Amino acid sequence: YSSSSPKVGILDVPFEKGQDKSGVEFGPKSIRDAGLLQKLIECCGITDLKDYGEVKYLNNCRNAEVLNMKHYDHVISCSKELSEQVEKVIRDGRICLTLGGDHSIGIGTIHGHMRAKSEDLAVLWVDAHADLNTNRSSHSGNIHGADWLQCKLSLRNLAYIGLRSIDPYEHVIMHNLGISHFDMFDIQRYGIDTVVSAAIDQIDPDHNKPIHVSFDIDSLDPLEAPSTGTPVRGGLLLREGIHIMTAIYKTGRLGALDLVEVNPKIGTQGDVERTVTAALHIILAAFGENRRLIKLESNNLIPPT
Ligand code: HAR
Ligand code: MN
Ligand code: MN
Ligand code: MN
Repeated sequence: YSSSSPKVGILDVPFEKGQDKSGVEFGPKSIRDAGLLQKLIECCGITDLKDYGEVKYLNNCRNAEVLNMKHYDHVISCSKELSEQVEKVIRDGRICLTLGGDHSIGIGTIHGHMRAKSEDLAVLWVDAHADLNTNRSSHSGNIHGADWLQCKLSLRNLAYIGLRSIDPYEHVIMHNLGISHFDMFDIQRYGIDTVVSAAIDQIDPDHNKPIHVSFDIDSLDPLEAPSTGTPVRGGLLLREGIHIMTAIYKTGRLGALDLVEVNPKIGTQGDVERTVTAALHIILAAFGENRRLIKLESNNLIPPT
């Protein structure tokens, strides 16, 4: 894969109204404070990194619940603004890294990515949850669990990795519509390397589409990432998450990455640190951090005398 480093643009979306717990709006700051920008430069060799700052939206919303969707107007306003920002970052020739915020922001990022590149986008949704509810099926009314409602994405272009908490209705549509999904059973059985290649082959059979990865930190096991609103045990190891992102990096076709659902108000300080550094490793892997020690300069191999 190409040795020149990609151009990157970063967006913060401190949005929490797609779910019930406060704190997820501090996700972007916590990831930045752990040294994100500097590490992208140092560990991934990114030389062209542009900070687009925070996505703000006109907050004249009424907080209304519309047809069982909580904070519907906030989610719509934020998604619209976010979509425009993502489109701009990608039109600037950059891979768009969006820091959430709750997972309802996936509506805006995918929409913006499609507008900038093509509606024929390959989307990999890495998550413990399918986020496939509609306003009628959702038991919670939380839009982070119902992200597809505004999407015109072809369902053939969508694959899941990491699922282990799916509502009955979500399971029915996933199977009836034939949406590709690789759950924890598949990962245990076939291994993460096989699973990620199979997922890419399904959503991008000719290996020519731009790829959008929406990474929900709760895809990782709570032992790896405890500070998140809806943890589900029995999840991905960090090294499996990293492996997914390295595979995506190697395609050379990553167009946008969302990193969502880090909530630094949940858990102990140690939990938060663990979660944030996990998020950092996931992001760095997507931008080409090499942990294999195969780039050692020969003089590094000479033992000290
Ligand atoms: N499926 C449930 C719902 O619709 C739980 C969703 C929890 N979602 C997330 N995002 N954390 O993946 O409310
Ligand atoms: Mn999610
Ligand atoms: Mn989730
Ligand atoms: Mn299934």
